[in-house]
Amino acid sequence: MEENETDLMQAANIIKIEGKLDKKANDFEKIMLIYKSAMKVLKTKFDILNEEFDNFCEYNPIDHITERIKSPDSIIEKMTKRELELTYKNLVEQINDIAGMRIICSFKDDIFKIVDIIENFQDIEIIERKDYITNPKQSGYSSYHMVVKVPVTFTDKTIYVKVELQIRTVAMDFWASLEHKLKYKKNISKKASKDLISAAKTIAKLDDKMMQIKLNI
Ligand code: 0O2
Repeated sequence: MEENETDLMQAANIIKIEGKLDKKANDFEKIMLIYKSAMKVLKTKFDILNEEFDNFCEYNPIDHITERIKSPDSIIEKMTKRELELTYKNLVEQINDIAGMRIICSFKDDIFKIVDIIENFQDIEIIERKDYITNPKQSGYSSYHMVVKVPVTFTDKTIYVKVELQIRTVAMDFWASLEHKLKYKKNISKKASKDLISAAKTIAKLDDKMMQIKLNI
């Protein structure tokens, strides 16, 4: 990092980061604004890629992109569940998915093309990755996760901000959204869990089949 580059934690003249977290306070809004800015930076990079694929390449591996900032209530819920003291310091240091972006690809091998592209972004640092494509979660969930640090340039400094990326196929996204709806804040039966795992396996087979068809064409 260069001298005028700083971590969000050290951006003390922008926010009083040592304080107790208060979702109605100005500082909370300022932090969220920094995460939103990081998302804009990353989204612009992907928009440019998308246009490049559409106009200069034969094929575009990106189907669509979605983004979201975690709501204050869901941030507090996550920190409470993890038994973290509700401070800005913990929020910035411990919660990696305040800014989240999903890149939805058409085919399974597109996911790894996107991962390669992200690895080649010179100004983006990858700080964590989880490959639930090669090793799906017990729930059946499949997706490639990365936490990246994105440079956000303000008048006098560049702040590095974490954004969580989830890269998955349309089919994986379909399963994850429905499973999230069915399971979220609910205790579902063992039978329902098993059925969801079985549905995830069907989706995985379908993804492999569609990829094979594409490779054969
Ligand atoms: P939400 O409401 O989607 O934001 P971490 O987020 O790193 O603290 P964890 O579990 O170590 O927690 O990370 P992991 O496994 O990378 O999962 C993070 C996110 O992946 C989740 O965020 C979900 O979006 C998604 N995810 C993980 N497992 C499942 C699953 O079994 N089903 C579905 N539908 N999504 C999953 P949140 O914050 O849990 O939820």
